[in-house]
Amino acid sequence: MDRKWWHDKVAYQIYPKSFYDSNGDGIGDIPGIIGKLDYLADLGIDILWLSPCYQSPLADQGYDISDYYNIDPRFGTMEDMERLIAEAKKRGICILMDLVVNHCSDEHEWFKRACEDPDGKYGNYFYLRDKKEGELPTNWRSYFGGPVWDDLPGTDKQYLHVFHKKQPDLNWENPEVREEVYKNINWWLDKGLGGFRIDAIINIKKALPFHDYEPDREDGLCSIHAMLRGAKGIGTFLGEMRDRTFKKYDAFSVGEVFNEKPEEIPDFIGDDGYFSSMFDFNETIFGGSENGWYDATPITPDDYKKCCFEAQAKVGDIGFLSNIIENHDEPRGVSRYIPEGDCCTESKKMLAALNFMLRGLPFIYQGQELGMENVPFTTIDEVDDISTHDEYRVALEAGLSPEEALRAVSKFSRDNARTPMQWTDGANAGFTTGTPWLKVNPNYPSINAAAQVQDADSVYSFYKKLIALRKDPVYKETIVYGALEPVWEERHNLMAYYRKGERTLLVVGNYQKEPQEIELQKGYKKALLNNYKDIAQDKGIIRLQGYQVLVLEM
Ligand code: TEU
Ligand code: CA
Repeated sequence: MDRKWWHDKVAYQIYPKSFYDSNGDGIGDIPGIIGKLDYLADLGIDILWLSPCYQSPLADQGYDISDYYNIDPRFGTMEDMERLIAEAKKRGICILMDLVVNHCSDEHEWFKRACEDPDGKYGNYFYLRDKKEGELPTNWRSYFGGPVWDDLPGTDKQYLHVFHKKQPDLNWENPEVREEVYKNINWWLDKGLGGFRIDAIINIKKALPFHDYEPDREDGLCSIHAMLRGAKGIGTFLGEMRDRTFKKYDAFSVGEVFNEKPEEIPDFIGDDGYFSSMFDFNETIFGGSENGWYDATPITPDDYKKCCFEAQAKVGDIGFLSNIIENHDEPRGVSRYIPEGDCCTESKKMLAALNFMLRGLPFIYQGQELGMENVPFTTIDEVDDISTHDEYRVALEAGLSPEEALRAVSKFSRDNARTPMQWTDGANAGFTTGTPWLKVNPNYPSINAAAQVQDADSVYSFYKKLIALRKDPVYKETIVYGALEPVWEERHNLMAYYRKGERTLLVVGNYQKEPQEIELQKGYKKALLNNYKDIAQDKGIIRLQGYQVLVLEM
């Protein structure tokens, strides 16, 4: 495997709207991010991915872009963005922006022109079909509910949107569209970006010609995945994009890739892959149901272990996965992957270490380093996210009571991760001096950055140690490039693996509150990390405390 500049880095995701508000309007902004760069540099972050801050009506919180060359005034100005890139660079941090090019906003110039003249140049930027009374072009259900087709305003046509109706899909079959995308990517890379996180990319290739699939719910529609399974040849687009953009700049690119087949992994993230890396979603998709969130199966510690090891085995040393515990589309990982009632400082640290020490690039989502938790929603009106509102409706239609439906969607709501970052124990968790755009998690007096930065035993300090260990010249080679080998795989509520390279490390977590023992016949050389003060041991037997995690040099 070729060695790349980004292999040994640690990445951090910022959701700008909820990170830090510098001017009291209740919305996080770019000057706010600049103000917190020292916090991030001190933690040890090298790569910063910003969720979208381009000009946008924010129908899907910025994943609906109306101008790819401008910053939304709510987030700041282009000068702010340039200052952020420069200030980050001074601290050895590079910026990734979010590349959202499966779709744009219905308020983008291209879409407005398509409405004015659907048979002209811009009509071909989108997927348009003639409108027929009482009949849709296809029976596909959009990710956010309802059919993927809506009327193209002022015309006798309909347009395709696999996400929200304010997110019309761009027609990647049209070379002019692809040229526009490449031009935009290169324009940003010329500004000094480190690269991009690439949104929803698997959707850019549609199965042509369009046709219906077997309905899978009472609405007579079928999941968009049915269509995607039949879409062949995405590689031509992705390879072209790589060659025309990222490759020329040696930029870092991480794809939001779902449902890839094992034999496609070298194409995606091998030495000359379409992307530098792609996220491992094996844990987040576990238990998902075609019926909706209300029908999902909760994940157990043994499932979590299995998902991680499966993903690791699938990729091996072909390339680098990007490992996450959560992101802006997911609930907080500590609330999801730690059994109910057991979420505490020790278990949060255990989850952190088990995930962080996997082979691949660690991504931390804002607040994860503090152990931020899901938010208790008391009514659906407290929820902003369009996806949660849709899933709530689906749950009600399936016969759940309003209370049951709220409880069901609260577990998965994307707003769990989107509540304001908890900086202090002051008003609004120190996020804003105004009224926050989304409710602050009421637990901020006990979970906040100010307290944790001071406390050597905090979740924050543990993350800092994990990052420092990954960068330690003695262990770096092993942690970055070493092979991953599961140990005691069949043991219940125990997750353990070796990292084998120049040195051999054992990462072991007792994934339950009851103690359990492991046997190390040859002992170990050194304990590099421990979320307890001591290690209880006797003649090669280690008695792990509840949720104790160890990183041992063997
Ligand atoms: O998400 C893509 C995606 O597949 C989502 O449908 C995801 O499964 C869903 O958010 C779970 O509720 C990306 C972005 O990360 C997301 O925030 C955007 O809403 C979406 O694309 C559209 O741009
Ligand atoms: Ca603001």
